Formats: sequence, structure tokens, C-alpha cells
Amino acid sequence: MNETMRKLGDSLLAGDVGEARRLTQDALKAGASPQEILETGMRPAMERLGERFSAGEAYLPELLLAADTMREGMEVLRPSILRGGIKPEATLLLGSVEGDIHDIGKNLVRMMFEGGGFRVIDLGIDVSCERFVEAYHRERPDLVGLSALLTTTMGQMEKVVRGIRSGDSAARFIVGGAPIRQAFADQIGANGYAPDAAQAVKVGRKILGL
Ligand code: B1M
Repeated sequence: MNETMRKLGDSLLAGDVGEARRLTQDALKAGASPQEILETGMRPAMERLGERFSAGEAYLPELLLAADTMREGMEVLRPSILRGGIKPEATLLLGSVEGDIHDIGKNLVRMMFEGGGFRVIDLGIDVSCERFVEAYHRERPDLVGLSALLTTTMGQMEKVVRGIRSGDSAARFIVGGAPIRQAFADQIGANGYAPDAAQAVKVGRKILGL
């Protein structure tokens, strides 16, 4: 299985969509869980790519290609993640904060919450504080999920927390993304933080007492 996971990671880095889909299917057939495939096959490869990018050994087109390939692989996992026909237990309002166009992790978080029985309203990427506030009051979600991948955009999270709480002091938030840590979540008054998508659902359920 380790060999399949390694090859899967390599296929993302090579931008080989066919191979990525095939290896994802093979891993599922061999009994790996979607979470295992994501966390041991796909995510480490993206982290390696990020390190090469930081070192000036990889460039934006390679990041984009790998991101698109990972998205294709995630689509293979989607049916296994989603539980069909279940009445949603709660609603999550989700988005990548203003200035941030990274969405692979956020999309995974969405899939995991949907699989965990939530209705998810996904506002997408580069979502301004005003759009979050407006959507919150329109949709009245049980939980708001904020994703940020850049140190320069994580500050937006605090703005959204304050913006929404100024109209509803009981609003509840979960935050995550590569630069986010528990201490930061505590500092901005979020109710929870999760380092990955699977744990996000557990933390979300805990926040809501489900
Ligand atoms: Co960008 N990028 N990128 N990038 N990119 C990073 C984040 C970076 C760490 C790479 C690096 O330099 N090492 C770096 C940020 C440095 C920093 O701020 N400290 C960086 C940079 C600098 C940039 C640009 C500024 C580059 C430039 O233009 N010069 C630019 C900024 C664009 C912008 O947002 N305004 C940029 C652009 C891009 C692409 C568009 C090319 C592409 C994104 C494509 C897309 O998302 N559609 C891209 C990519 C692919 C990456 C890396 C390589 C991979 C990110 C990824 O998808 N990982 C990334 C390096 C890295 O993360 N190590 C990097 C896989 C994904 C499954 O993991 O997103 O972490 P992740 O999500 C996880 C958890 O974080 C968590 O669960 C997810 C699943 O388990 N999680 C949550 C995420 N959100 C959550 C929310 C929750 C809970 C958990 O609750 C709501």
C-alpha cells in the first residue's frame, strides 16, 4: 500500500491525471479509507511541492498542475466520502477568506462535513468579511468555517469573527489551514481549530454538541 501511496503522490507532482485517478481507485479497492489516501498519499506530496516552491525549485504552473490533478483524484473519492440521502443535522457556512484563492483543503473540508451529515453552504474563495456577514444573516448557519493558507490572509479570520459576532454574539466558528494553530484560533475567539479535514468534522460536531 505504501508503494501505491508513493506513486499516487508522484502522479500529482507529475500532473498525470489518468495515473492519479487509477491509483486512487486501486488504493480504494485495496481497502484504504478516503482519509488515509488523502493524508498519506496526496497531502504529503503537496507539502513536498510547497517546500520545493519555497526553495525556488518549483514554480506556480507546477503548483497549479498538481492542484488540478489532486482535484481529479478527490473526485474519485467523493462517492466514498459522501453518505447519500441523510437529513442534514446542521448547517456549515464555509469559505476561504479574502485574499486567499487556495481551495483544495477547503473543498476537502466541505466533502468531509457533507459526508458527516452536514448541509454545507460554500461561499468559495476570496470571500470578503462583508459577504460572510451577509450570508450568515441570510442563511443562519449553525457553524461558520474559515480557511486560510497564507500568513498574509489569516488575519482576515479575526475580522470575520468580529464582523459576524457584532450581529450575533453566539455565532460559532471553526478555523483551519496550513498556517493556523490552536493558539491563533484561541486568540481570535474561534470555538475550534482542526489541522485536517477529518478532524474538522469531529471538532465541528463537538462545538455544536452533536
Ligand atoms: Co500557494 N502557497 N500560493 N498556491 N500553495 C502555499 C500555501 C505555500 C505554503 C507554498 C510555499 O511557499 N511553501 C505559500 C504560503 C506561504 C505563507 O504564507 N507562509 C504559498 C504562496 C506563497 C502562494 C502565492 C502567494 C504564490 C505567488 O503568487 N507568488 C499564491 C497566493 C494566491 C492567493 O491565495 N492569493 C499561491 C497560489 C497557489 C496556487 C493557485 C498555484 C495553488 C492553489 C490552487 C488551489 O487551491 N486551487 C497553490 C498551492 C497548490 C499551494 C501548496 C503547494 C499546496 C496547498 C494545498 O492544496 N495543499 C501550498 C504548500 C503547502 O500547503 N504546504 C501553497 C493540500 C491541501 C489538502 O492541504 O490546503 O493545507 P491544505 O488543507 C488541509 C488543512 O490545512 C486543513 O484541512 C485540509 C485537508 O486535510 N484545512 C482546514 C484547510 N482549511 C481548513 C478549514 C478548517 C479546518 C481545516 O475549518 C474550516
